[in-house]
Amino acid sequence: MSSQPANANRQILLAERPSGEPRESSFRLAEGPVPDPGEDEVLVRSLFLSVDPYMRGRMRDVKSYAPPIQLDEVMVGGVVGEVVRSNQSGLETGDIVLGMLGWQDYAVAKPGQLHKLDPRIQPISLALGVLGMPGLTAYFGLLDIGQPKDGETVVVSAASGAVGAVVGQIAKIKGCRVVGTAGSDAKVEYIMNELGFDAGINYKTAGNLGAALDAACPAGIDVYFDNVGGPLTDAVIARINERARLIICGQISQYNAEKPEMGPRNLFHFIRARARMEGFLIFDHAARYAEGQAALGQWIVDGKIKYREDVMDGLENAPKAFIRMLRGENFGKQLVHVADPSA
Ligand code: NAP
Ligand code: FER
Repeated sequence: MSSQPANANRQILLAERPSGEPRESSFRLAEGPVPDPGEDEVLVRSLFLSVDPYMRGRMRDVKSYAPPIQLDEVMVGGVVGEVVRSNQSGLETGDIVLGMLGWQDYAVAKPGQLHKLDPRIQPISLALGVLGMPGLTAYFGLLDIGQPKDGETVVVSAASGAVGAVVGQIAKIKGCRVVGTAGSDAKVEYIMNELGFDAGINYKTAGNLGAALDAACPAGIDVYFDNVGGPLTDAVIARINERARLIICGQISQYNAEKPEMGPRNLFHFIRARARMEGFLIFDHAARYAEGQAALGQWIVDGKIKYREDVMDGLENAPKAFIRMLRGENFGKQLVHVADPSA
């Protein structure tokens, strides 16, 4: 298991803005003193870090929903940690918390930056997966924008991943025919045999994606939850039904691209089908996170939503975990285990 120093703070910094795929040398491990919490502040020790696709965007020097990470700054990211010292009422030593604390052993949080987790909800890493940003993305993206109806066909890409696996299972709960695409036979078997999807396509080996979609979606496509973009999305667009809804959640096939690929040219299908495509950003739904977490939590308890985590050990391995996730080598929600709770 990983060791975490008691009197030093290891941090993973952005060392360069990568062109194309990030490399291990795009990051740098630095060590400094454990920070001191000031008035109303809290010192948190990291237990699990999340690595997510959006971090690739934050490494670029472009305007987005949030400012870019600067060179030599700590990598951003969601963390589940343990309160070590608290100068804030309502938080005590030993509390398990969630915050955007970054890739480091220790962080000081200001008021309003932490959410105290219910210790009865286990494993605590769920706060970075099904009950966290990815699960909430699936919940609000599919239900609010996709509005799936009983009997409709829902296609989801990156279907075995943190977001996609939840999308497909919610669509099953809503009575849909669910088709997932993923990058290996093992992932396709998992979504069909373990998660109950009706069909799966290995987009890397399928050859003709259109023919594969035709076979998997004999009644056409009513809802597409797009996590990847690129040629798969083009092939889906050619098969949308009247009044189809397309949720543009992610475009991971484009995240390492230096120049954007040519956009979809087959938008005529939107006229034919009077369809809608809508971009989605989870932070727009912050006021309703509790509703999403309650529903997702109940579905886990009822056995209707299963999940899979892919955990790499050691803070120093966060860059490796991030790189492998972008390459599709993760199988389930990619996490980094930093340390165990002290109690
Ligand atoms: P994930 O699916 O657990 O992991 C990423 C997966 O993307 C990889 O395992 C890989 O799976 C797939 N992938 C990588 N390169 C690809 C390519 N060139 N073509 C097709 N698939 C590729 O990650 P996640 O956290 O659940 O995120 C999924 C998507 O949701 C991402 O696009 C992310 O940006 C998006 N997202 C958006 C929001 C929002 O608010 N808009 C919030 C959260 C996540 P395969 O083996 O199947 O290729
Ligand atoms: C993501 C992909 C893109 C994501 C957010 C974005 C939170 C937003 C990008 C932007 O505003 O430029 O996975 O997750």
